[in-house]
Amino acid sequence: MKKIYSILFLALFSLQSFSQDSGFVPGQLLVMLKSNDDVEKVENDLAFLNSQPTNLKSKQLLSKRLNTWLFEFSTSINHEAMLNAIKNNSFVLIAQSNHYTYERVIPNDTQFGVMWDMHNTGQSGGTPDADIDAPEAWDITTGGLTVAGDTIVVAVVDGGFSLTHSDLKFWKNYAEIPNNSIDDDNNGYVDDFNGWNAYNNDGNITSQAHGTHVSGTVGAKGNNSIGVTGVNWNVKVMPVQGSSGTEATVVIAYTYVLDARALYNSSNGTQGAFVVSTNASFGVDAGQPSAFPLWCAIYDSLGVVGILNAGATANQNWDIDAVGDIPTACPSPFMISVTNTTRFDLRNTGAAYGLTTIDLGSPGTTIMSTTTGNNYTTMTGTSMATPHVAGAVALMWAAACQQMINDYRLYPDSLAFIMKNYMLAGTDPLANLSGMCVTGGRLNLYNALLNVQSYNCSMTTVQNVEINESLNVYPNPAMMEMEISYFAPQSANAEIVIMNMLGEEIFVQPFNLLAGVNKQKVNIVSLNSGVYFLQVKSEEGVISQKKIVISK
Ligand SMILES: [Ca+2]
Ligand SMILES: [Ca+2]
Ligand SMILES: [Ca+2]
Ligand SMILES: [Ca+2]
Repeated sequence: MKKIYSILFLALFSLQSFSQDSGFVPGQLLVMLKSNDDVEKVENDLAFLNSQPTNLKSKQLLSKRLNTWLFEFSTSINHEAMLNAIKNNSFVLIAQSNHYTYERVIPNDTQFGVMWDMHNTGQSGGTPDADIDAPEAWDITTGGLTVAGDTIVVAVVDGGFSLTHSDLKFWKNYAEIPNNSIDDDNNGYVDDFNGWNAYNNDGNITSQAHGTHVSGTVGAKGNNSIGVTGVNWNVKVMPVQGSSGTEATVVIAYTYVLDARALYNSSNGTQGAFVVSTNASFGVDAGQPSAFPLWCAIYDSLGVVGILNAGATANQNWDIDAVGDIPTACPSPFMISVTNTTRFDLRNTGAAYGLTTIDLGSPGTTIMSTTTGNNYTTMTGTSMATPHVAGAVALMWAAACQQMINDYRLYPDSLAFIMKNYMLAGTDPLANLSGMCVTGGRLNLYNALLNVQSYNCSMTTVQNVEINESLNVYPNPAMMEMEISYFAPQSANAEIVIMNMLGEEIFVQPFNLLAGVNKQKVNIVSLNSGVYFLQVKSEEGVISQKKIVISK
């Protein structure tokens, strides 16, 4: 069953955008209000600043959904002072200058003009902006590394790969010497220099068009003056052959990926590979998860080490909720099931849907990407939709702040789950997908990155308090509400406090303790995704503390 998620857009005006920040319109501010009804209150509150009339007026409602307005004020008022005053107003959530924007990052790859999936300008009669907003996303990051320096890897499980394609950059296991029949890096796989061939259980990767096409969508080299542009411009694609034949082959294929990431985690990044997502553009039509318990369970295991898994649903006009599909009906929270949309933002009627099983749509019809023979071609299918999603996970990790990476190391499964929800919450709702999938929307890469930037990025300065085992928090991670249970040796007036990583108390609720087990529900709707400390405090100070994860 897929989780219900809540839409969160609070930090649209991002904390650590890498975009240019030079210049803004004098006398203008962008302001997100708590409620659109408050607009006149803000105008009245700030009609004067230091006894000077400001002429502050709301000029335009920019986003009704986001309560965001364009305000104007007299340019004789100091811009910084006005900005600070409006930021401190109690009806205002976010305020900033109205910056001049610059042309988005349009890469120089020669085929980019036909890549409607990345940037739909109406080419071939399509609907402008029926796309994943890739140039806007690339203004934030073009991928490759995390802020902590991890080399981001996407594992593509497919039929074969053209390793020599000049527009692709594949992952290599440099700790392994190829073709010497020795497992040089002692990871359990002999000669796995280029990846793994699960059909033959060896390191010989053979070439095939399908896997090469999928790889190009995930990560064809961007802005290198040739061919196509991947969702990521620099990411490493790990080739794993094993997408057809028997289920036994699939188990070997995923286990190679699982081993690589588990080794990365356990070696503190000195061995293995920082695989953040897998791509499965294959499956079993009408397969029932109950008949494939092993295959479905692998996604949970991959999730535990921090990997999200994008799965292509059936290329049939079927309701997967009714007929089933492997892997896209697998109930794992670490599976992201994908259907195929067109240049008109319509579901391709040759692609499956499912209100509870299929998470989102992504462009998959007439997609230009890499193929064998150092060439390029268009292909159509859910197979082409899914690598946009697997690639998006990788780009999102490239946009994550240091604190989020730190938390990912400590809680890989929780943070993977947060990432999935950021992606789903960022989809563009499409009328044509409404009621047809969990989100009713199509991937939007830019929104996904903005959501990543809403993470609670304040760095840890909180001292660890001795963990009192009598404090329990459920569920953890939690989305909207947590239940606190605490065993108190005697009655006391206490409170539940939630602190951010800077040690700032951002939530306080009385917790009147009686001797014995005490239970209380805590509403966390107002808190952003992130890792926090939950404390039980009495007059004597903190008596118990637990780290909690909030995942929206
Ligand atoms: Ca667009
Ligand atoms: Ca090896
Ligand atoms: Ca070797
Ligand atoms: Ca290119």
